[in-house]
Amino acid sequence: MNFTEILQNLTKKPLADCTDQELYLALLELVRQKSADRVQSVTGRKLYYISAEFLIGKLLSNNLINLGLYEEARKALAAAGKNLSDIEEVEPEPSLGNGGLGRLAACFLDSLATLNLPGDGVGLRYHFGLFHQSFENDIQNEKPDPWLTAHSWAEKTDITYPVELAGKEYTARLYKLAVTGYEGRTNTLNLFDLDTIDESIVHDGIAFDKTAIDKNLTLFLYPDDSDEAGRRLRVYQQYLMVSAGAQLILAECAARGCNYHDLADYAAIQINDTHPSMVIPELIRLLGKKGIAFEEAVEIVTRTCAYTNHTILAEALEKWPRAYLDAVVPQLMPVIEKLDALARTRTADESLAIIDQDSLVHMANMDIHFTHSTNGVAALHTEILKNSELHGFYELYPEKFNNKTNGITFRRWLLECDPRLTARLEQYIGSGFRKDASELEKLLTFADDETVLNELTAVKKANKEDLADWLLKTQNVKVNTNAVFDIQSKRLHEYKRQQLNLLYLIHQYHEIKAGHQPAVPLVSIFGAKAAPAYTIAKDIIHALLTLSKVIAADPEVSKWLQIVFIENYNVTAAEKLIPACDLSEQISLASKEASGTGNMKFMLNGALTLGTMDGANVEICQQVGEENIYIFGQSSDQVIHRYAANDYVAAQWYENDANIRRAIDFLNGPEMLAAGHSESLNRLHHELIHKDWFQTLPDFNAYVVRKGQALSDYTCDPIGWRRKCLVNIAKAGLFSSDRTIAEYDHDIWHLGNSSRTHVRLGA
Ligand code: NBX
Repeated sequence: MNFTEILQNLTKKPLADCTDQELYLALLELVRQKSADRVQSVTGRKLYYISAEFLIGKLLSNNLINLGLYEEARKALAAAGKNLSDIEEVEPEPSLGNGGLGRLAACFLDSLATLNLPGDGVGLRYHFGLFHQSFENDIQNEKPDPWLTAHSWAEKTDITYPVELAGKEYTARLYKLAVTGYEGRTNTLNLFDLDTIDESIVHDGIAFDKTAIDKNLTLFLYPDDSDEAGRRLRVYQQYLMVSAGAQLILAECAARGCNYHDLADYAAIQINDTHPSMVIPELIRLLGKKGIAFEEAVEIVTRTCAYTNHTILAEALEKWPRAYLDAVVPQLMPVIEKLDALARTRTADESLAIIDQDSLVHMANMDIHFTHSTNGVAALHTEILKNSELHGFYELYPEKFNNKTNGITFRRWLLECDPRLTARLEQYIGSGFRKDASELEKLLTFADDETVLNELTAVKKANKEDLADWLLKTQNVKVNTNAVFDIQSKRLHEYKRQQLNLLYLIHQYHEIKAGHQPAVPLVSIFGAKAAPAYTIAKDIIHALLTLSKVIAADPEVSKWLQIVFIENYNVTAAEKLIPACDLSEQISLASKEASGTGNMKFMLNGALTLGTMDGANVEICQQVGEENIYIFGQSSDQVIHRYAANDYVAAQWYENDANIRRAIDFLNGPEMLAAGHSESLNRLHHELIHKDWFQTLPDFNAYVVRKGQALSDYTCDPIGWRRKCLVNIAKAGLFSSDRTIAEYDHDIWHLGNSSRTHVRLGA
């Protein structure tokens, strides 16, 4: 049977007569069948990557590519007058994550399956995901983001596990989603849910009764935790995930012959940040029920589990009041108390305790004591963990600490999102880079080939046209594709410093008004969701949206400057933005961004980075050389010292620098107040002068200068610019998640028969 016949078998009518919806369902079924053919039995150790988030993105195209069916499908559909990209539109994007941590988990699943490693995900099946963002009156508005249509990739199973929450038994049901690697095996993403969830209790945006656990438990990812009921709900969610997950792991291992004493020979569990940390006491508790004594259970669990730290910010080093755990998971408290006592026999340092003097339970501390590996996610981040943030632990357990610099899957972030660039690369260097990302370096031979550089310029221009069409269609904005496309897309957070970009744009507004025309028009694109209860983050969004209107209404300025803040930034949007980007904004305060992964995606798609020496920017800089990246700002050492000295006074910078003052005062000046909301604008104005916790002002002038340099290079030396882009693409191979996963496997997991991994480690 040819592809058309196979598909027609499923649609039961000529393809030309099918709706896009019908074709989508047929393709979904076909992918299911083909993925099932690639399931392999497991020998040796299998990984369970347990994570509150899996930001997997739409799956149809990705799966077709990985199964080697994409071209056939496209052609068969085209022959029937159908367009695969229209069919992609039918698929809702699963909204099972928030940012980098969740997207990393998704890239890792792709790489595990591609490298033929046995590795499954364990998480939750949130009905409405994070939230759907819209702008109303230039303010972020949150609504549920339903993605669970009648036909979904996640298939219901009849596997259930009992989970006890606050003394009451609930039934967790397992859903399985097939994850097929590129020319690789099929693994599983295991997602748990309750049958009793009631979507109808959601009202007025994303509000709901936080106490009705049986109805609300998996409605949303990160329900608002600004009140106690919300915080408790997070504990309920986390325990549902780890208890059902631990039971699944034990059942699967037992089915393969494990006698529980040898659990570590059957399973490796990676704890993704602290959200799944309760898996440690839960496994110890469950092993106890199987007759294994506490001391042995601790040893088994320590050998089985490993922990990844994704931040040095307090927000992710969760500390739960003991009273919450007493109420929600009383069955775990005796175990946690014994772990605390055991930890205290190893160190007298109170700051390394699990239960502190204020009765807070430190999840990260429990992870480090009772797993065999703690890793950071970029070289600089791991050094900061070892030398400052987790220094006490590093002294106690130096052998546990290791670095695993993040990576991204090139299947989604190059082959799928940038087919034009992919085709050109194949023409220049063959198709080996599809399996071995380090082959991209072959591109360096063409660094001085003007034909190649011009062709790459044409690719970028065509991608910018595509983005312009998409922006017109979905956001109703028109952009000038001759402008530089400058993009900052990531979670909205003060440490990521969207507000620094905001101050730059105000500065440019004034410069243009003063008759200083820039080198080139600039389209400044933002994509970001703010946590619903994070007021200042929402104020930054409001200020950018308001400024965007002020500029658009001013013909003198709008010739040169445009701000586009896209609504509901998600994986689908990222796939449109990244291939069209000229300048990638990675401007976090040095020391605060653990790694970043957007920085890698932009680089791979031939954008140049404007960034601080933070996270993986440092390694990007090492790869491409200082002449191929625009670095500015304080170093992480300077920042760390400034915090230690506790002598940063934003008001002094404001008072002593006329440009800074002019930019900040514009925020609540007459133009902005006429177009925006005074309460929000005043609050942001006050915050920047009186707090500025993430030191925007000391980096302001360096940022303005460096960005000016980038824009002038773009215009004055287009060939030089494109050569830099080529070097960035060529040097992106290190940031393939295949390399990252190979390192995790080599150093931490030792999965299955690991000799099947054929990926170079490191540079
Ligand atoms: O993890 C991110 C880091 O900020 C990035 O630097 C890094 O590249 C990425 C992958 O390692 N962390 C992140 O996305 N964290 C969260 O989304 C998060 C969500 C809820 C929470 C704490 C952190 N309570």
